[in-house]
Amino acid sequence: MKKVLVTGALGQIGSELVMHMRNIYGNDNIIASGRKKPEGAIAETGPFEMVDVRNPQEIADAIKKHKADSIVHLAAILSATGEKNPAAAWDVNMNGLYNVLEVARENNCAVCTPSSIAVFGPSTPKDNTPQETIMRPTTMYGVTKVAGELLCDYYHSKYNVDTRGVRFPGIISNATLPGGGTTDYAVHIYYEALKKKKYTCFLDKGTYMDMMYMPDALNAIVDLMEADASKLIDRNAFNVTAMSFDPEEIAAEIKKHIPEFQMDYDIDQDIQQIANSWPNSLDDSAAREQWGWSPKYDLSAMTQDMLDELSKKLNLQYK
Ligand code: NAD
Ligand code: AKB
Repeated sequence: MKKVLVTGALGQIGSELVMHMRNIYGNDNIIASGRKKPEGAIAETGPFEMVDVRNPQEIADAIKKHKADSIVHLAAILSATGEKNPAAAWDVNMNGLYNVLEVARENNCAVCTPSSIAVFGPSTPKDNTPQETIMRPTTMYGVTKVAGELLCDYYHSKYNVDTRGVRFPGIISNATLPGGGTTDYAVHIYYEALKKKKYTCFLDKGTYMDMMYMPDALNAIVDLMEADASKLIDRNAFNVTAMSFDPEEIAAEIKKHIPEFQMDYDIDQDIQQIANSWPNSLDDSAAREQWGWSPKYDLSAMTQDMLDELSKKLNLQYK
């Protein structure tokens, strides 16, 4: 049975991953952590520790107190926020990861931390982007994610720390809002479609990016952590994807359910530039072959579920 410390547990992925993992491994075995006190289910169902990942002692204290054997490291500054404050992105993403890896090395813990499609840049092949390819990102977030993958590889090869990670695309979810990324429009559009039946998109038509619905993302993390190590040729940089679409395609899918829905555009040039530097679609065959990655949700199934779940949460009928 695993005992797992989750950093950045109150963010978009952590808030759902903690509950998902508590259901699998037991409430007391998943220790949520973050920089502010939680409310609701995370606080009520299991342990929580205040951990700022820039402080290695706080990470070590939480690991020792709970005798944790694994760390899911989610604390990070994402792409759009990172471009507004590159120094903070470097500090949290690089020093935070270094501290987590050092504590893991000293305490014999496994580490699973997500990388991102942000590792790619404008010189990367755009379509069916291979896992091993040119990686020259043009955002501070992307720079920290490439360096983070390499640092995790280093801790595995030099110190035998069991490090693992996927390169997530944009994650779409209905529980916690995304935390300042380039792909966030694909979450906001569902809220606005239900609330106002219109949405002003900050990315232009024709901007294709990979995306994934949260249930598949949660399975990706658990399945990779549980994967048989002897089958893993790769470790910290698995391409994973579930779908690729542009703003027109997601809007058209929403219109099938809400025919009055209208979308217009007010392009944020800074974010558009980031999106333009990322792939249109990924090749995730290595994840499929090495640990059985197989997403369940495509755009149509995700849209149905997003609208159903959000309409309940917001108490807004759409049918
Ligand atoms: P998020 O921004 O929603 O959550 C990150 C959390 O980390 C927040 O709760 C934030 O308060 C916390 N945090 C920031 N600085 C911290 C610090 N110094 N110490 C402790 N906590 C701190 O991000 P997310 O979407 O949940 O992303 C989790 C991980 O997944 C990140 O590594 C991110 O790069 C990666 N990822 C996410 C996506 C996505 O679309 N959500 C896509 C690719 C990769
Ligand atoms: C972002 O847009 O920054 C994230 C990511 C793809 O890493 N959603």
